[in-house]
Amino acid sequence: MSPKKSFHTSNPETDTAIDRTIPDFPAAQLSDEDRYFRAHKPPKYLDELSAEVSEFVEFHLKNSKKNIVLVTSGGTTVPLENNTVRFIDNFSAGTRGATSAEYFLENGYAVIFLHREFSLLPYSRHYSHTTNCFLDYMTEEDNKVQINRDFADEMLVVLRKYNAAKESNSLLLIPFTTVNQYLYTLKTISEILHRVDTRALFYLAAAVSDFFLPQSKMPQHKIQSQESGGKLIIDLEPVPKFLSRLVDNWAPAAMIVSFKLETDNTILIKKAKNALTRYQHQLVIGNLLQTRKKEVVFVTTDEPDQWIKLTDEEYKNKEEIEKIIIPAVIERHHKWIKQRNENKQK
Ligand code: PAZ
Repeated sequence: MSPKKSFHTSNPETDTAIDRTIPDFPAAQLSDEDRYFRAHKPPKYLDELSAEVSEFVEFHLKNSKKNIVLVTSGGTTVPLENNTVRFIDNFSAGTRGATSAEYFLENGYAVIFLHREFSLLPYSRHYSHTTNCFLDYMTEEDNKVQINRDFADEMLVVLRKYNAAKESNSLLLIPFTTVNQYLYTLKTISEILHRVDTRALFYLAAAVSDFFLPQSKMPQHKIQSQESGGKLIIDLEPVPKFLSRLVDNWAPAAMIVSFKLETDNTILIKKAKNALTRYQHQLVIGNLLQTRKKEVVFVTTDEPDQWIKLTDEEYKNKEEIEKIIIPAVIERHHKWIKQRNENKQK
């Protein structure tokens, strides 16, 4: 038995019981992000997706000890009807994400590839979405289908890399289509990547819509043109900014890289810096729609802006800028892991 205590917690403190000078405790405020998740249903498959991601992450934590990167890729859709006939979309084909994923794999990372369904995928991107029909890669010889010799050497290189990723279970493909699916999936994966601590890297290259139509305002059926006098006026809400949730709550030990796309070069750097100040993450990679395959700029709070550019010759020879971007990101991630581990030991 512990010695008899001189205080009781169950008794009211009589000296402050009728004190009316204590200020009101403000009611707990819900953030825009919390409100979003309360007002929007998760996709039905989320539990299944979560189990798949957990299994992948556990596999790498136990077996490979690889760093894990979440690459987001492609554009989100904004449905205008519940039974969706029409939706708002954007330009992104997923080239940045799919190409980057390949270079992460080549550099020893395990990759969770969160992509717009039917946008470009690592490895298959070399043959899908081209003006060629896939049958153009083949020929008939001796009554058998063969790979066309014009493509065979290049295809062998891609095939070997693809098989290496498959055999080491290093690539997990997770699809989304709508902005709601994207947001729920990003949250779920981020919370799982919490287990990976500093070895998790977020590389957010998806083009996520800034505006959406809340489920509460969405018509159930196809919008009828007769009912609105032939006009369609859409009143969209801003998508809550989830990056601060990611940085502060979902995966606080991970390194986070976001992309900033603009079309006006005079505001790119300013917008990238604003994002860093607002979300307090580690790196913004700025790019312009018109030149995104040739040049990008790394913007951080503690270093001068760093442009990465392909020469005209390199661009003409189909060099990929991601071949330079990814090692530069990985170098920063390694530094991040080292610094955070040193800080933990202090
Ligand atoms: O998919 P893609 O290769 O055609 O385009 C890539 C990109 C421009 C969407 C990407 O590099 C990017 O900037 N994503 C972030 C967009 C933004 O929310 O600002």
